[in-house]
Amino acid sequence: MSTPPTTTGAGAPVASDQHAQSVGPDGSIVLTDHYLVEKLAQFNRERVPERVVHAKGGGAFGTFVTTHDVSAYTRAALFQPGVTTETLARFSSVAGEKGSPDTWRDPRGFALKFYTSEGNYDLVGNNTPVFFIRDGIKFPDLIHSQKRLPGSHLRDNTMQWDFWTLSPESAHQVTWLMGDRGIPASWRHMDGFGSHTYQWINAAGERFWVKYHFRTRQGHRTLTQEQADLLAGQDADLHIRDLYEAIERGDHPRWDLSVQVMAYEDAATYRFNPFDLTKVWPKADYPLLPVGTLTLDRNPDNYFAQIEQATFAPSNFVPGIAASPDKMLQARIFSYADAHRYRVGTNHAQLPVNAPHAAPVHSYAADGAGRYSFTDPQVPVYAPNSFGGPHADPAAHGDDGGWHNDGELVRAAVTLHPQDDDFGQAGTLVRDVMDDAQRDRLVATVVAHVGQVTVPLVRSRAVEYWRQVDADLGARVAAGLA
Ligand code: HDE
Repeated sequence: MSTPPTTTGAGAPVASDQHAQSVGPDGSIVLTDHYLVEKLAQFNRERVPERVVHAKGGGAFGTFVTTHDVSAYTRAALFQPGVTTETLARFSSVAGEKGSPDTWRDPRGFALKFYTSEGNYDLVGNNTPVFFIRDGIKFPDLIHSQKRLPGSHLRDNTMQWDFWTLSPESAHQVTWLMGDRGIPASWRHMDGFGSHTYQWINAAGERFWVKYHFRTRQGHRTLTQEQADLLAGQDADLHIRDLYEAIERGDHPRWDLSVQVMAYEDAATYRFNPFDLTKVWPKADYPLLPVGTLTLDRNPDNYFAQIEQATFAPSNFVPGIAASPDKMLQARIFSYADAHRYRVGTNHAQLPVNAPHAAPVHSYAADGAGRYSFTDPQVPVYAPNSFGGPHADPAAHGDDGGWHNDGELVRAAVTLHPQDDDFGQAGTLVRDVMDDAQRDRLVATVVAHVGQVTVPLVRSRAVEYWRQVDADLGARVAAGLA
């Protein structure tokens, strides 16, 4: 097969890839060698800023097939029986930088972009059903405490435990994190959760509260701290490699989506605040209803173009799906699109990986760096207009899924429900979900992690933190640290 000539970015053939043009073989190189200039300048600009969290990750394309009828709860086109939707998934760790090991103890991102017939729907979740905090104003502080000290640029367990023990709402997520699920053996062997409570709206305009559960068909597999530490040195890209090679050999990973559905009016009287992201809804209260199956069967052709530049946003809703009073979800609705405008550019949604694949864009957004697609010049660039430009359709979103809002503006944690506490569900996880071996490993992990805390006050608070999760667990941690 004849190889094509190397060209400049403008398509013109180049004289050499090996030798810069110079005055005589050992003379000065010349600026007229514009390909030399182009090559070096392009090289300096190959990186976009890494994600400030979830920097290390990998992903693949596939499909979501709705196999059950949940149309009683949502009108969203992708969740109608029998509908198949092209999907992109990106998995990631949270605190590590782009070059960090895949096997560090950390929650994992589980981000999905459904290219639906009504526009892209992004469900940007994690592999845990809960989170460390319940108010987005604390998110930068949480992440600062999980990353690096300002002076030494080193990660620091004292900082982590200082934040966690002063934010007791973190107990449920920290118990998850210090348990087996804190180090999945691969992205294929972990579940995914929407984590937040979302709102579904059916064709009749009736509203429901839902939580998403993606259960892996590959089974759960986790790594012990010892295995993870060894693998971090042997293969920092273990999870990227596992997913890519599985798809290459035709071993396509699958997850089954189910939802928990709460009647709209139940939220006010439920025993937990159903919008508190540090809480789960016990399945005994709200059983899982099957929806469909996600299959990943196509690797990216270009990692940078399709994964590094992929932009997922919780604000990408489609008709039939909307936000909820969850303060964390509401803060994320601002933050992600803002991050994308900064990190990838104001027209990030025009990149093929981020543009809708099954729905046209009729937007009045115009210009901006990197503008790639544009509307017909006959279409007005303003609204309202008299010349056939697009116009909003109130029926498209119904009443946009808003909910009942009253009361004065306050700054307070929501503690209106009988069991709105910080440690109850963490204790349930330890006592009722973990077995003896998992509890033993949890104790060992916590003792090793807190054992690196150098400030006595923080160490003693950490022991008290675990005592409040579970008295016996706290006693074992205290004994382990003595
Ligand atoms: Fe994120 N998060 N987050 N997060 N998050 C980002 O967006 C943010 C939270 C999650 O593969 C950022 O493009 C705020 C919860 C995933 O590209 C940023 C708050 C959950 C990914 C951001 C949260 C997540 C991100 C960083 C508190 C699980 C990677 C760069 C209100 C339900 C998506 C970026 C991908 C990425 C903000 C908390 C999951 C900074 C403000 C809770 C999976 O915008």
